[in-house]
Amino acid sequence: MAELEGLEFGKSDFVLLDEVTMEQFMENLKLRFEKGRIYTYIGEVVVSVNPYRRMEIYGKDTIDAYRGRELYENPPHLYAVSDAAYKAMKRRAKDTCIVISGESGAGKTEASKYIMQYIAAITNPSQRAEVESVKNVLLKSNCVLEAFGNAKTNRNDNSSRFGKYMDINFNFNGEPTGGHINNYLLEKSRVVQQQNGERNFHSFYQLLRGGSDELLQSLHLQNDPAAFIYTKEGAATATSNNDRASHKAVMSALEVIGFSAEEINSIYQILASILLLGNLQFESDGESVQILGLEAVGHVSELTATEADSVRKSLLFRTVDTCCGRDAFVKALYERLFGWIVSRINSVIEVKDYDPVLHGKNTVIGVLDIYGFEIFDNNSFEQFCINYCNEKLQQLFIELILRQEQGEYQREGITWQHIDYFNNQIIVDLVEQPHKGIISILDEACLTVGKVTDTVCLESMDTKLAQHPHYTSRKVRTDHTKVLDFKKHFRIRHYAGDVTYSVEGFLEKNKDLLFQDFKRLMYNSANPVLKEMWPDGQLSITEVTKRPLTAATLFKNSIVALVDKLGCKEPYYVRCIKPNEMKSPVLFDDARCQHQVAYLGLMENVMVRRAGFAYRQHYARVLQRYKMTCEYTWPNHLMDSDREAVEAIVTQHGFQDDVAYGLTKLFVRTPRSLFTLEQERAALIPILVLFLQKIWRGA
Ligand code: AD9
Ligand code: MG
Repeated sequence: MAELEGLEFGKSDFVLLDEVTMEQFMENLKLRFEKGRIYTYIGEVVVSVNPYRRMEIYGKDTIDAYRGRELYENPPHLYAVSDAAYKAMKRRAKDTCIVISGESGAGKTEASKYIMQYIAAITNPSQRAEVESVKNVLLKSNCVLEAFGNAKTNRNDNSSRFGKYMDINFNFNGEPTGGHINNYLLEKSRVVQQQNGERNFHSFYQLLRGGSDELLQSLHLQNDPAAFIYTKEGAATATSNNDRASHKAVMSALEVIGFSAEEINSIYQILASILLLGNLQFESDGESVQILGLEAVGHVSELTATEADSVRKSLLFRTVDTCCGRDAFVKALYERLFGWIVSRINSVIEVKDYDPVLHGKNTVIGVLDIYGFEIFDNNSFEQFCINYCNEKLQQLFIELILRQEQGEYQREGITWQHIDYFNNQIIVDLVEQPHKGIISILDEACLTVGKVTDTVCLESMDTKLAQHPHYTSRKVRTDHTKVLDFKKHFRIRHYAGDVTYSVEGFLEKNKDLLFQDFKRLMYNSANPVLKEMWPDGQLSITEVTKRPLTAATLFKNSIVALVDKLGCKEPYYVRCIKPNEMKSPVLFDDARCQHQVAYLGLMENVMVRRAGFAYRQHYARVLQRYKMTCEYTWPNHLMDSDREAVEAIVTQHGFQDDVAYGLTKLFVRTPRSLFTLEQERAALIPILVLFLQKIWRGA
């Protein structure tokens, strides 16, 4: 049990609520937020509320206080679960994972960084150089990934536009020996277009605002984001990000990780090419299309080490819609750049030459920081994928939390009572079921020869899914242009709320076509870094005509693989809550918070935790903490086992009907019993201190 912090801070574990009602839950959550207690437990799950201000709870002293301690010995903290995951890994050789969830801006990425910092701080006390270097790369990789994968959105100034799962590998000594990063679905459409008030990826502004004159000149760039179509919207957007300082930090992180000067230069050349390509203008005379200002094409060819004529031809090859071709190309350029950066980092931190026979089992702690559930004014293919991913993770949460509870009771030989959850499997099926699910229907439409439009695809969905309780099709009439314009939408009743998706662009994004000309162009680059990013540029025509998997299917496969990976690890959960939409450190928006508590399933979580036994603890630990409250156990007991000694404590306090004795642990049904013990202990401590002082003085 978390150290009781005093009632003025509320209950440190929701399991301790007098009654499990939404009202009491919210009251406690709010009180703690207002008192600056941003973390609260539900058993071993950490509920975190974004404080939107700097908290003095992450320093070295705090790290020391949590190191090696049990969850209940300190106030709730990310550090406590990080330590629990670490201990499980070290003592029991268990692979563990920490799954961080919550909506955009709730604090997932910050939490993931604190967790990694904690793990880095408590490992390798002897400062062995190779371990230090692994830790350094792991920590520095965040800075680089955020530069290239995060952007300012209307919900979060530093929103992750990709999903990240990072495995940290440990040797038998519990020291980090390496790691691996998996990235999921980068929102590449942002490269060419952003919503009002949003920005492109940070990397562009960092380069334009922070790059030296010399660098920018060599890249044919001006130091002004307003000068480029792709960064114009963001240039006018107020932001708390300091692009110039970040540029320096990213440069230095890249160097620390081990990127060579040529590699770093290639990264900037690609960013510059994208910006220059975005400014190209096309002119059509009805028959043929021309590029206006061929100088820029020359610059792009120079930066990408390709032939100017080939660049021009690739851009003009499909004259139907040159802008579309160009945009698809730059999106792919950025996506491959990002993927390459991730794999480059992986090549540095990958565990090499690990021999399990020689070195013992290699264990893993995984940290998942993936985009939260999104409901925007206009929801498109990206939101569809992101929300599907959240359904999968919610499903996993349900399964693991139940499975864990059940498993524990079984192992300890205790009977338990089942609690019903809303099972969102039905929504997962709606999206992913073969032949019948939305992804299958989309894929089928993409495979159909001839012009299948988004609308035709939507009709097919309507026909096939009309009866599904979580699917609604509707025609939304928007007449803001005074012309009756029937836009097509469908709606999914997600576990976290209803989301209406506009089907426009779904097929194109799902097909994710990029003409082979572009791939070949890049593969033929004289720059080996670029060439490496485009291995498929060398494919022959026959190989190219094979249909590649669609974007939705690729994403589904990667998420299924992720869930499988998480499913076989011992999970720890951090559930993040966003207290308000204003990024305010003082505002607790009751309705918004309550909504999140509801859809995250936190109430059910508390109920499950309490339905059986709210507390369970190893006999030795119980004894250590409470032996002073019982005459038979203080200062030492003479019984045959710790279990018997604990029985003596329980009986002395008269709550023997409220407990069960497991094989290794004491299970306590209601929190009140523990309260009694805690209170007694708290009352005894001052007496004990006085007593000890007397002894010292006497000595
Ligand atoms: V998104 O799904 O990537 O859009 P996240 O990752 O959930 O989102 P993030 O961690 O980026 O949110 O937090 C948003 C902002 O809240 C941060 O930039 C901080 O300004 C603020 N924040 C979050 N957690 C903390 C914290 N523990 N202490 C102080 C915090 N500020
Ligand atoms: Mg994030």
